[in-house]
Amino acid sequence: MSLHLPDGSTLAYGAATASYQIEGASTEDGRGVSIWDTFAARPGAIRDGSDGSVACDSYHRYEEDADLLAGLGVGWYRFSIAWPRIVPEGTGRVETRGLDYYDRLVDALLARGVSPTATLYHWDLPQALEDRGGWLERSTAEAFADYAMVVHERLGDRVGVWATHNEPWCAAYLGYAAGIHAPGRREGGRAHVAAHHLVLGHALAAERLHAAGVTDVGMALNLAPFWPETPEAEAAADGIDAIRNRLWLGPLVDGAYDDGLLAVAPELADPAVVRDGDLELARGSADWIGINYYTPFRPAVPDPSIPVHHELDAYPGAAPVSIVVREPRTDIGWEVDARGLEELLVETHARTGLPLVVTENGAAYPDDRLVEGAVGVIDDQDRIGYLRDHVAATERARAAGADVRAYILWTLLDNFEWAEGYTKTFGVVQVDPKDQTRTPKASYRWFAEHIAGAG
Ligand code: IFM
Repeated sequence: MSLHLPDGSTLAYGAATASYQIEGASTEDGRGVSIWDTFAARPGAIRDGSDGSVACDSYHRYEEDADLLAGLGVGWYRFSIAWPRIVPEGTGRVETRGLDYYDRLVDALLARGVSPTATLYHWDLPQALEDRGGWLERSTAEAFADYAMVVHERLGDRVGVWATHNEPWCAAYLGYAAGIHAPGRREGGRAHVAAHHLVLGHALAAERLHAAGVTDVGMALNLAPFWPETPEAEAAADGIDAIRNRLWLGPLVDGAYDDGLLAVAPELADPAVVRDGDLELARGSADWIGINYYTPFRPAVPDPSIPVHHELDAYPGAAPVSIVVREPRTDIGWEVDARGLEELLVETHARTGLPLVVTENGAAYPDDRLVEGAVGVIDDQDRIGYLRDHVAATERARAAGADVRAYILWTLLDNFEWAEGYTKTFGVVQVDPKDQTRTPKASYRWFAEHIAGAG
């Protein structure tokens, strides 16, 4: 069992989760308050009024979850670390009981032959840092690198593959522009400053992790394949493409923000924000790139008959466009088209030359169909179809030369789906919200059989 990035001789498989979405135990063992605790308590912020205080209770049930991973036959488990469990105030005092939890989790995985890969930031910022300005402040990036090293010092002997951020576009723009994710702020173009500080936090952490001997530091990006409806739409959507895609790869590959991006995000040309050396530090800081893919993105010239996607507030400075969403769609309204994943993998490999991991891919479907004659088994053929098509798309990208090392599905367990609460289920294992009982779905069996057959 290797702790390094899989070598790519065959496609490796994994499953992913994130701390706030599954752990619960939000006040246990000295955990500090996170921005998601605060945001979820805001009336109307979460569709069903829920929060992550109990979630899947994985803080206590991690052994059972490790058994589920072993039963699935995955080689990898991608989990995230809750920063407020480790450094409850964001800086300063370290909570060893938080580190002990991840220590136990990592050991439980290794004992079952599952390699751990840890994501350091999957959106649960300590509230104390948000109170000091959150990602709008440069000091948050510096605090992030300090926290990363605390975690590495404890787990680095058993965790080799690290992701700094998960989907930093969401953290910056859903959090600080659209305001539909924590911390729920609507700061317009200031969200570009948050984006730069996320890039900087990654670069500072990567520099120190590399100095400590880590060779596999990456970032999980929700890049979007752009499929404009018309040539006019392509031009109109350039600003959105810049913010969603180029803002992240530009610093990592070229050590620069491109001119088209700077035209819509002048904050990124401000030398007080992007200081000398920041972008040079980012260049070459990633050893691999994670791709989180769910759906393609079809911009159209503004048309009142086509709804403007609700996330458009999340592209400050960019020209507004309408977004066409074709059928079929999942329960969360996202168009299903696996060719988007294939294209993203091929293009991202061509752009970066780096090894890639599909760090997330999966689908929300209403899990209300039971297998006839069986008790409690959800017959989620739609999810099986989605996964089958996207695994095949990943294999096609590999055949076309993209260096894709692993396919990690989202997600092991039905969990707290952010602003959607518990109303949208992506898991291959159902979790009863009343008592956290876990029941594998038909998709769990399908994925296990696929992995066994592939192996
Ligand atoms: O649940 C999320 C995850 O936390 C980040 N990527 C998208 C998933 C589905 O919305």
